[in-house]
Amino acid sequence: MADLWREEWKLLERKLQDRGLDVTAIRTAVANFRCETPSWGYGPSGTRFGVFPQPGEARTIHEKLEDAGECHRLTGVCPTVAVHIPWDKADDYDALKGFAAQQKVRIGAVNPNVFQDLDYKYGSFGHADERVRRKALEHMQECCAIMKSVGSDILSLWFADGTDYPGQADFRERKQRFTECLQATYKMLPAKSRMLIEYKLFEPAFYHTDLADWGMALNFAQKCGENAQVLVDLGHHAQGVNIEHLVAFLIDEKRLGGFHFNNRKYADDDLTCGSTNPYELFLIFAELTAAEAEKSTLPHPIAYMIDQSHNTKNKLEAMIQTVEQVQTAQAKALLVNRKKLKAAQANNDVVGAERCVMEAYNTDVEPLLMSVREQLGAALKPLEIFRLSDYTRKKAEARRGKVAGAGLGVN
Ligand code: PSV
Ligand code: MN
Repeated sequence: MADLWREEWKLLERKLQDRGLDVTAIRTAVANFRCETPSWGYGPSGTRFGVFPQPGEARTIHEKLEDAGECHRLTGVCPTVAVHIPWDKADDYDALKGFAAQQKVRIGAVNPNVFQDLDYKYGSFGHADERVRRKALEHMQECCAIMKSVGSDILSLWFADGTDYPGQADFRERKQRFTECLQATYKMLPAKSRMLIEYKLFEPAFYHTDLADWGMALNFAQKCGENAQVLVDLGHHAQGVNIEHLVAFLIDEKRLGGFHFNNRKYADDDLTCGSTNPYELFLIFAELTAAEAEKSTLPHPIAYMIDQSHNTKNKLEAMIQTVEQVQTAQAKALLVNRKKLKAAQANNDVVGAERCVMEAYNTDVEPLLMSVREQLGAALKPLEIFRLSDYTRKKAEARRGKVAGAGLGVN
């Protein structure tokens, strides 16, 4: 009974071969997929209405790395962890790198934070006061130094800059200050690293945001240099925006740098990726997998990262569940028969083309994922195994009484 999935995999393999798909290429792409988890997704978080602590949740960067290590041990595809500075500030970054290695993970993207300090009330790079902009740039310098110490090659930028009321500030002046500061930051990057520019429609500012959409992020990236690219956070668009289209556009411009996976229903909800709109996630992956198959289209690997805060779910369960959902979307996207799709598109066969896409989406890829997980030495069903384990209970014992470190109190 326990090995039933093997039979299911054999059947699926045959089905995929019958459809004319290259099963080896599909397996390789699934096995090579990696997804970074965020330190802040393991720590205390909440809404502006309250924060509800969970037993055993990580309080320090070390505990977050322990949890990230557990996520990687079970899934086999999350070897890196994004950090947010100063939330994850450490006295000794060489030691932190060593501690991460003990958990069998590495530190990935370094995220500067120029939105919490009182000085940033009216912005950071967009601020009218040169002193505040200099302070923000010094923080960028600090983050680049951290990148060098921990061996990270991604500086991931997001700004809360914006205004709340018409007339509050001059849009063009703010844009010019942003250009200057982003260019200055670009020059600070350690060798062979890149800078990702994330945009967001609104929040915390409610009238205008200086970096509001992908077009603005693309424009700034182009003004910096080829190692500046756009980061797409799935929660940062207006309702109804066709994200897969803008993803394809950015790929074609060779400026798609990375993703922050999550899902939303109303605003930037930070819900589990694939929970409210799995079809959209699949369609985004259909663009990504198509481009990845044509090696020449992507100058850099796309940095796949999760950006979520789990308020009602157990943090680690939610993270593992997210990884499974993202893997499922990627695996399904790999099943789109590109040759058939191209032919249907060339003939303006609208129904035929959509059927190609739907056929892939409607395929159960669980046996494929299990067979790849076995190959990777991961748990066959990571979430199920985690829920059967006593990890949370043990951590609740070990972490009892610890004081919360710096972290995302309210997101
Ligand atoms: C902002 O909403 C964001 O998406 C940015 O990526 C931040 O770094 C992250 O969330 C945590 O606040
Ligand atoms: Mn984000």
